Amino acid sequence: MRLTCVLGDITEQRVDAVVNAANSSLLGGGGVDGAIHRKGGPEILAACRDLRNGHLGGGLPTGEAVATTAGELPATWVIHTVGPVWSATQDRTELLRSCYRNSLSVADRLSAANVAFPLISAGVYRWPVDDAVEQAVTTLRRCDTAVEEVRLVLFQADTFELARKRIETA
Ligand code: AR6
Repeated sequence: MRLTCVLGDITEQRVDAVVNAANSSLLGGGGVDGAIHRKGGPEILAACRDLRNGHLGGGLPTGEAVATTAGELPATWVIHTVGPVWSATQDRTELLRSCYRNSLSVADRLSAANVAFPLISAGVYRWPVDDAVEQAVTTLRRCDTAVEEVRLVLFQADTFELARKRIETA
C-alpha cells in the first residue's frame, strides 16, 4: 500500500472510495460530512436512512465503518466512519485508530484500489491536529490491506505540511 497526501477537498477526489468523518446518526452534519452530502446529493442520505432503518437502527458506533453509494461524487463509494470526540481526561486513541482500520477493512471488502481519507476527528471533534496526523499515518502504515493507494486529504496548508513531513520520515 502506498500512503500519499494532498492538499484539497475530499469531495473532489477521483477514487474508488472516500471516507466520511460522520457522526453516529449517519444523517449529516458539518465539516466533511456536510460537504459530502451537499456535493454527493440526496442518494447518499437515502442510503444512510436505509441503514438506520435496517441493521444500524441504533446508529453507527464510534470507531466503526459502513459503506454507501457516493451519489454524484466522483467516487464509487462513501465509507462512513465515526471518530471519537477529543477528551482531555480519557484516552480515546484506540477508537480513532479503529476508524482507519475498519474503514480500510470495508474498502477491502469492496475491492477498492484507492481510498481517500480526511483527518478524522480533527475538526468539529477537536482532536489536536498534530496527534491526529500521527495516528492517521502510523495506523494506516500498519494496516494489512489490498488497497493500493491510501490518500490522506488535508484541507489546510499547515496540516498538509505536517502530514507531508510525517509521511516522508515514516
Ligand atoms: N475536505 C477535506 N477535509 C475537510 C473538508 C473537506 N471538504 N472539510 C473539513 N475538512 P470534521 P470531525 C477537514 O469536522 O472532527 C460533522 O458535523 C477539517 O479541517 O469534518 O471528525 C459530523 O457530522 C478537519 O481537519 O470531522 C460529526 O458530527 C478534518 O477535515 C463531526 O463533524 C475533520 O473535520 C465530525 O467531526
